[in-house]
Amino acid sequence: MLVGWGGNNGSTFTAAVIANRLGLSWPTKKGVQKANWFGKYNITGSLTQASTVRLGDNVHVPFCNLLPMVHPDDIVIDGWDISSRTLAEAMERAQVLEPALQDQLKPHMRNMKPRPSMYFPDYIAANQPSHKFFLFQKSRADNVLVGSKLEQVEKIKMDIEQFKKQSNVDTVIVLWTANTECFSTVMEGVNDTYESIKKAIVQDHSGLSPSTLFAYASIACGCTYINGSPQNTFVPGIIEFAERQGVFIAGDDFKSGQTKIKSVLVDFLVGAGIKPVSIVSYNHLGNNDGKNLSAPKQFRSKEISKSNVVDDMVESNEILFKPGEKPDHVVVIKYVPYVGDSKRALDEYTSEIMMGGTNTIVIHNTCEDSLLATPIILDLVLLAELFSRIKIKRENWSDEEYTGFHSVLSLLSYLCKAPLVPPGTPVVNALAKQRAAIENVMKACLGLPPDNNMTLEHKVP
Ligand code: NAI
Ligand code: DG6
Repeated sequence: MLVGWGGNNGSTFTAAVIANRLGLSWPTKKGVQKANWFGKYNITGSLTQASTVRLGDNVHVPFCNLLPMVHPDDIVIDGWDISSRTLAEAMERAQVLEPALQDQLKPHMRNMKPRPSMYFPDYIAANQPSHKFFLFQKSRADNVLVGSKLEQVEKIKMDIEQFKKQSNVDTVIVLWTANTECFSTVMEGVNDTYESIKKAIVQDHSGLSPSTLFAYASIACGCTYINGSPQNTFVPGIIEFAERQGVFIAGDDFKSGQTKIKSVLVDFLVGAGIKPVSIVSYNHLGNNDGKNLSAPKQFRSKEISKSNVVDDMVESNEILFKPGEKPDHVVVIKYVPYVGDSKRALDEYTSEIMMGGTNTIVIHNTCEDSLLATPIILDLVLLAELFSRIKIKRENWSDEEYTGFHSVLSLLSYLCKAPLVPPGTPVVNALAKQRAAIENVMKACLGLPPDNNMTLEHKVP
């Protein structure tokens, strides 16, 4: 169940699942394109559907065949949006997919209507309610719940239960892909503990964000909750509630293009003994996400999530960086309506090299923002479901004793810009390490050792 179902990501994800399920193809300038979970011209595809895992010399198996995993065709999608547009209309508004594909998809998406959602205007940009739909200026926020916070939370819980019954699915996962909210202040007696959140809901306290209340409702229903946006949905009280209930939470903020490259490139630089001293990342985009991020408080949430991604790599090399020393790191995002969903990401990495030299790397990436995010949504959901079925036993435990992963599912860090980790545990941002963690856990389930890449069999005579 997607919160923000009618947005660019929500509608593109829904369209992609249906197009793949139906095996659709459509004409383009370059010939016929078939639905797939990867892309010739895209830097992000689906880890689970389009990548492989090495099991031995010349033996690479599809990631999704390593362990029994849900097939994307079996996903049933539902969700909420403050905009009442059907998913067919939302897909058209998003301007992401080719018209010839949209025409084939519309009959399948016309009856998909987002459920009314919680809307507290202070949390998203003031520019959000008004939206131009075709020639008319219409309010985007025309599908909102009314009533107290307690009543709205109860309604969301009922929605989840009703969807579960009606769709007959085995597992419900709730994923936030709605607008970026501003950061919430962590306040004693409001959101700092589970008890305070419970009390604050009854008191209708304005310090609780919609995303935090969605997380609360989802955890109360025993459903994994994933945050695809940068805000601090997971205030301490929510983490405590998830731990108490033994429910998984994961986030924050989909790691799609620019940050994915950053978490590879900085790892390479620092690992190669090259000292990055200035990292400047500039974006411009013209979709509704860009519009929302043009407001200072919402931009600040994204700035925080995009800025902390090199910390662990920098801290790992005391030869290059003195304790506390960091590269200058600046993030700029500008809203340029004309470019729509086609986001431009420009990066400049300046590094010090030997004998006082300077090395500057510049990257310019043009990409469809929502086509980068969609495979990440798929992977998050499929992997969260898979990891919820894995049980672990410590060496000295009896045959009956097993535990699952910690409620804060940090194994999903590969897909998140600002990985949420169990309190007091280290954050890993480097992409290769994040991938290795997933791969090696899956191999362990098959009784295979982790890949150490020594390949001594080829190196010793
Ligand atoms: P969008 O603006 O097209 O869609 C967001 C949707 O959320 C809108 O339809 C809006 O009406 C709805 N919404 C707002 N508040 C809501 C609420 N309280 N309850 C239910 N629905 C609500 O944005 P887009 O492009 O789909 O992105 C969604 C989120 O994903 C944003 O926060 C963005 O920052 C984040 N994200 C996107 C990435 C990408 O590559 N596209 C990557 C990383 C994060
Ligand atoms: C502008 O930065 C808009 C954002 O929502 C990004 O599209 C999104 O956060 C993706 O960022 P990145 O760094 O993972 O490419």
